[in-house]
Amino acid sequence: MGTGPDAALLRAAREMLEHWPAATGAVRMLDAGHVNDTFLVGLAGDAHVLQRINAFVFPDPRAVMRNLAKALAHRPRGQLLAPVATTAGELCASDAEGGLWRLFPRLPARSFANLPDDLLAPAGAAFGGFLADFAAFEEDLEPVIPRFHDLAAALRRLDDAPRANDATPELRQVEAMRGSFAAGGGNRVIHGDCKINNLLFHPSDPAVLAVIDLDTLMIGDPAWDFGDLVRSAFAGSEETARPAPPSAARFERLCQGFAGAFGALEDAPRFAIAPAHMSFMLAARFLADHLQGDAYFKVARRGDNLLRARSQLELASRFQDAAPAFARIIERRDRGAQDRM
Ligand code: GN1
Ligand code: MG
Repeated sequence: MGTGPDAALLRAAREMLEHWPAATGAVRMLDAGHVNDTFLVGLAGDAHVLQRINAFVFPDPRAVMRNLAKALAHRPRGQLLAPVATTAGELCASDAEGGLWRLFPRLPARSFANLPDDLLAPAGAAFGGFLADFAAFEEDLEPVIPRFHDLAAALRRLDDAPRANDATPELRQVEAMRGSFAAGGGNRVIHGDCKINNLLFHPSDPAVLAVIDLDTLMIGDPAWDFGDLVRSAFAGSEETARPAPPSAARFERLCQGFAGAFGALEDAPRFAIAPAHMSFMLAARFLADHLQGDAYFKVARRGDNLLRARSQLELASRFQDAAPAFARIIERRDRGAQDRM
C-alpha cells in the first residue's frame, strides 16, 4: 500500500464505506472540482461517488447538508441527485476527525470540460430552469461561506494577502480593472456554482439529466449564475489553460437556452457584464489563494492558481469587451420571445 496524503485519503475513504450497505472498496480518486475530495466506489455492483466535504472551505459541513436536504425536498423529482442514505438513515456520515462524507449514485452520463455547440442551449436551459424552480423556494438557507459572491470581500482578501514577485503582472491587471465592476446584490435562491461540469448530460441525447453540486445554494443574483455559466463555457473546466475567445454564436445559444427556461433577462446590461464580473471575481480569489499558499483551491502543482487567475483575467477582459454585443443578443432574444407570445 502506498504512503503519503493520497494513500491516507484513499484509506480514509475505504473506511467510510462501512456506513453504507453493500459498498465495496474505494476504487480511485476522481479529479472533480477544486474543493471537495471525490472518489469512485462500488455499491451493490453500481458505480457511486463518495465525497468528503472540504471543511476548510465549508466551516460547517453539516449546514451544507441541511441546505441540500431542503433543496431535495423542494424539487424531489427534478434533475437533482440525492445522496444514498447511510445504514443509520442519514444523508451523510462523519469520520473520527469530524470530516463529513456523502455518497451519490454515479449516473451513466456525459460531462464536459468544453461543451459542444449542440449542448449549449440544453446547458443554459438546465440552469435557467433550476433558477425558475427555486424562485418559489420558501425555506431559509444557511449561508455556508460568508461573503461568497461578494466582490469587495474577494478584493479585500487579495489586498491582505502576502505579495510575491511571480504575481506582479496579475496584481497590476487587477488594479487596472477593479473599478469596473459594481458590487451586486440579489434576493433570490441561486445555484452559486453554475459551471458546465456541474451538469450531467444524457449519454447520447442533447439533454441534461442532472444539475449537481448544490453546496453553494444561496441567496444571490441570478445574473451571477448566468455569468458563471457563460464563464465556464469559455474557460473549460481545468481553468489553468488559456480560455477560448468569446464567440457571439455560442453566447447566443447559451442565452436562448437559459432565458427560455428562466424568463426574460430584464436589465440586459447587468446580465451581459456578469460573465466579466464572475471571471474577475474568480481571478481575485485564485490569485489571493496563490499568494496565501493554495489553502483553498486544490492544485496539482504549485503555480496552478496563478495560471487559473491569469486565465480568468484574460476572460474578464475579453468578456468586458464583448458585453455590448452580449447585451444586444439578450435584448434581441427578449424581443423575439415577446413577439412570439
Ligand atoms: C470551485 O469545487 P468546484 O470546482 O465545484 C468554487 C467555485 C468556483 C470554481 C471554479 C465552494 O468549485 O466558486 O467558481 O471552483 N467553489 C467554492 O472552477 O469555492
Ligand atoms: Mg462547487
